[in-house]
Amino acid sequence: MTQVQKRGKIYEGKAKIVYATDKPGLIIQYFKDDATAFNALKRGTIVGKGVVNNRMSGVLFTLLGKKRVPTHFLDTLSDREMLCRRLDIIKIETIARNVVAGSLAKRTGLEEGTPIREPVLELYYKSDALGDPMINDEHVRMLKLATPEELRWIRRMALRINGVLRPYFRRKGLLLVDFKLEFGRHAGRLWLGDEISPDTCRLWDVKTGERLDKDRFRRDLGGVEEAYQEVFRRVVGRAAAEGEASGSGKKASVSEPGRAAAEGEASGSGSQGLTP
Ligand code: AIR
Ligand code: ASP
Repeated sequence: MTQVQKRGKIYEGKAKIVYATDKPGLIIQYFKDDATAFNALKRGTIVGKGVVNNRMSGVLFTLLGKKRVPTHFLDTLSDREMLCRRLDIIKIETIARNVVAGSLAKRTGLEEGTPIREPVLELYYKSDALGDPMINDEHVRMLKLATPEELRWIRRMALRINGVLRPYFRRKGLLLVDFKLEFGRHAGRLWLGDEISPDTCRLWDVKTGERLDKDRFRRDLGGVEEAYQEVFRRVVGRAAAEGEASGSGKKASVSEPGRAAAEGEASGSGSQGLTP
């Protein structure tokens, strides 16, 4: 029986808070409704976003774990809390793209919505102070952000993840335009970390092309909350109905001092991505 006690705050980011637990190798990610864009120059709140991103990430990490992608995810503990392996995050943001949008449209002059034949991977230096500049493999080597072997693994995983998520979203009527991934080290190997949500993916309705992601907030398109709820309905709602959602309908195994702890081992531990 694993009973995890929530301890002090380790780190507060723009959209999440990371808490320690009584187990040194485990952390709890708490998902906030706070939204930022353009390196936090723009700030706001997207009501219910934390719940959507937490539950959706739980569903997608569970799916990826079954498809030989090791992830930090262990269990969905509550609407806003996720139990995870504690990673030493690699300071690289890996972007995978299937359709031209955002900074790729700006960089190349290609129109948003132009399909890309082979997925395009990009690397960015995860640095708020520098505004996350794009970097290449040689910068990764120079800055010692990751070893060449780690970088090869990251690229291979990013393509594998795209190969799983793209058809999955397609079945939900969503076009996976592009997305951002973060990886980290734990127990002598690499794992996918962070979250996979409308904050980190561009998702367009397949039929109408409507943007159902954070671009609605970034670009003041309106209907922000509605877009997040629509993605939730298609991904988490259907996953729960199909019995593929992790943590849904299951008692949380987190406990805070003074709060009765539910029984039960953290689901997925020992089975999630330990054998890539
Ligand atoms: N992204 C990049 N930094 C933070 C995030 N969330 C994601 C965006 C988009 C993809 O990376 O959400 O899905 C590419 O972003 P951009 O701005 O480079 O076009
Ligand atoms: N949240 C990030 C920022 O504040 C990037 C983004 O999603 O636009 O810069």
